Amino acid sequence: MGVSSLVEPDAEGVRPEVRRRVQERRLRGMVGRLLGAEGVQARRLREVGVRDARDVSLGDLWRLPFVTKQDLWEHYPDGFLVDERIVCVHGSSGTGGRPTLISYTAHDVDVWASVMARALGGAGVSAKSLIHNAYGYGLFTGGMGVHHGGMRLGATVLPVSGGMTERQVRLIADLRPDVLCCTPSYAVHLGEALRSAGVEPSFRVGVFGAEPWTDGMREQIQGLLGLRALDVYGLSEVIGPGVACESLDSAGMLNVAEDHFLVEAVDPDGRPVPDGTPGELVFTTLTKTGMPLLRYRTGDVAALAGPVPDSPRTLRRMSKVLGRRDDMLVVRGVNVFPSEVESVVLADPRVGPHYLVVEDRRARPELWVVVEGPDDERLHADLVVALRERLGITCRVVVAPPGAVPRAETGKARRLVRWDGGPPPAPGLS
Ligand code: DLL
Repeated sequence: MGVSSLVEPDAEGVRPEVRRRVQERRLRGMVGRLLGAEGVQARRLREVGVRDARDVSLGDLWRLPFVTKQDLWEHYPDGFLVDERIVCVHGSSGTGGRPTLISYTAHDVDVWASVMARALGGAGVSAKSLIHNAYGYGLFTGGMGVHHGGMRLGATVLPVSGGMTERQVRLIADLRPDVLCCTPSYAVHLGEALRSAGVEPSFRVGVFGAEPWTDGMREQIQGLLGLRALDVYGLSEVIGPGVACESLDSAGMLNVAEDHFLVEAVDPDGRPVPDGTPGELVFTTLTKTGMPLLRYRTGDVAALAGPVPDSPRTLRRMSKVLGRRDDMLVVRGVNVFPSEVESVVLADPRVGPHYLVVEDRRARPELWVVVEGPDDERLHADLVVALRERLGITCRVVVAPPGAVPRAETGKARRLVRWDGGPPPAPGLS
C-alpha cells in the first residue's frame, strides 16, 4: 500500500471531535442561509419547528426533512437557488431524460477545486503530474471537476474529454501522461485501443468514477493499463466528483470530504443504519452557497466506516457504491444488484470485461447476462453455476463474440437494460 501526503492537513487530518465542531457550526450557518432565502427548504424546516439556526444540532439532524431528486425536478430549474451570484451551471442528464441542473457560486467552485485537489493529491498526483482527463466536458461535472482540482494542485491538465479514442491514443503516445481520469468503462476501452495500436501505457495512477464498478473491474483495468486504479465518487447535486475519493492509503474505501459534505447512511424508511451496514447515502452540503441541499437522498447504496486506524487521514470513509436503490432488481423475489453480476463475470478470466445485464420483464421475470468470450459449452455452464451461487437465482447466460456488447465512448456505460417488449437489446437473446 502506498502513502500520499495530505493536501489540506487542517481539513483531512484534524481530530474527529475538532471536525465535529466545525461541521456543527457550518450546519447552523447553512440552515441560517436556507431560512433567510425563504425557499422550499425554509418552508420545510419551519414545518418541523426550526425557526432559527440555533434550533439545529448535529445530534438531531435525523429530525430534519430530506430532499429528493423528485423535489429538484418539481422545482426545476432553479427553485432551490439560495444565492443569485451564480457563475456556472452543471448537471446530469438524469434518468428518464429529465435533467437536474445545479447552480454554483464562485465560492462553490472554490470548494469543488479544493475537494478535487485533495482527491487527486491522495492518489499521489503532484504539481509535476500530467493528467489525461478523458471525463466529458460539458454539463456533466466529470471534466470540469478534475480540471478545477488538477489546476488547484498545480498539475497540468490535458482536457481531452470523452470520445475520439484514436486521437487519445496518439496524445498518450506523444505526451506520456502519468495520470488517467475517466469512467472505468472508458478506461477499459482506452486500454484495449492502446494495446491494439501497440502503444505502451504511461500511467502510474488512474482516478475512475461516475458509474459503479467492482474490485474485479479494478483488477482488469490495472492489468490492462499497468496503473493503480482508484475510485472517485460524487454527484452533481452535491458538487460533482470529489465528494469522496480513495487515496493510496485508504484501504479500498473512499475518504468522504465530510467537512463540506456531511454523510449519513439510512434504511428505506430513512432511519440510520450502523457503520458497516449498507444504506442509502444522504448528504448535507455544509458549505455550499448557490444551491445548498439539506439531507439529500442520493439513491446510492454504500456502507460507512471510520478512518483507517492510526492513519494521518481522519475523515470517515464509505465503501465502493454497491448499487443504486432503483437499480436493485427483484427477480422472482430475490434482490440482485448488477454489481454482484459484475463480480462473478470478472472473476472468470475466460470472459472479457464488457457485459450487459438484461432484466426481461416480458412474461416470467428472467435475468439475462450477456458476456464476451469463446464459444464454449463448459464456460457457459460454469457461468450459470457461479451466478446461481452468488445471486441465488438461475440466470440465462449468453456468451457472445468479442465486440458484441455495446461500448460507451462518451458518458456512462449502460450495463443494465430493462426489456419490456420489442426487439432484443443484445444479440443472442430470444
Ligand atoms: O457522475 C460525478 C462524477 C464525475 C463522479 C466523475 C466521479 C467522477 P452525476 O452525473 O450527477 O455526477 O451522477 C451521479 O453517478 O449518484 C452515482 O449513482 C453514480 N456515481 C458517481 N460516481 C460513482 C462511483 C457524477 N465512483 C451518480 N461509483 C451518483 C459508483 C458512481 N457510482
